[in-house]
Amino acid sequence: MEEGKKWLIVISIGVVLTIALVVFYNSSDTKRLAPAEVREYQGKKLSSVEDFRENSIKGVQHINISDYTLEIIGAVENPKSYTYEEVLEKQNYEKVVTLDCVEGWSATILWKGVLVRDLLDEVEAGENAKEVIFYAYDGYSTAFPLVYFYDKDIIMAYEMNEVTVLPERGFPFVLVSEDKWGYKWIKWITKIEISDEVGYEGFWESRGYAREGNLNESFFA
Ligand SMILES: Nc1nc2c(c(=O)[nH]1)N[C@H]1C(S)=C(S)[C@@H](COP(=O)(O)O)O[C@H]1N2
Ligand SMILES: [Mo]
Repeated sequence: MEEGKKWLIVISIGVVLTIALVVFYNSSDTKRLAPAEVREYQGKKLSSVEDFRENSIKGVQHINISDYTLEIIGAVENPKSYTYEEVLEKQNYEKVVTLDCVEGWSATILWKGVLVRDLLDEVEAGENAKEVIFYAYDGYSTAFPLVYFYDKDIIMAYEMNEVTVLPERGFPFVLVSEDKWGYKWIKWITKIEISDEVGYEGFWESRGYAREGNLNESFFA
């Protein structure tokens, strides 16, 4: 064989081997995909986490989880401050609940999180405690009678349809205010205050919406 042809073969083999190695290494690398949400639960069709209308008072909030804390304070024996991880370590619960906005749309989601009742028990609400006020990162707030959390199993959620709550849906925590209008489902929760007084008016409540916000009643106060 002439010298030139030999070299051509050697180079060709080299090129083919290099391509083969590159293909092999790339294919053996696991590609991480975004987790897919579940859209059915126990035979029930679920809405998508995208089926919401984003019209929050100050737009989407982006909370930096490394300096986030959840404060639980007020008329309690043991005020607490939890990191995101500490909340996730608690007993979790899941439940399908529908959110109904006063604008006329709704979304049915599989929610997962902690029971607000468990949080209240940990801080030991005082004997005269009557209301629980939730505050959010965007300045939003809303209040509930303390008994609401003992009459019903109310979840403070960190997952929707088995995916971590998105920033636009209220990451890290959103309240699943079952049987109440959407404006009671506070997102981006930062603080929970237990109060001896009755009558706190949150963002929409101080603008004419009903304090109770029950779905079976008008939302006008
Ligand atoms: N912090 C905060 N939570 C909030 C709101 C808000 O503006 N800020 N809007 C409320 C309203 S009116 C509704 S209907 C629900 C669902 O809102 P979304 O569709 O924007 O997720 O979130 C509620 N929680
Ligand atoms: Mo709403």
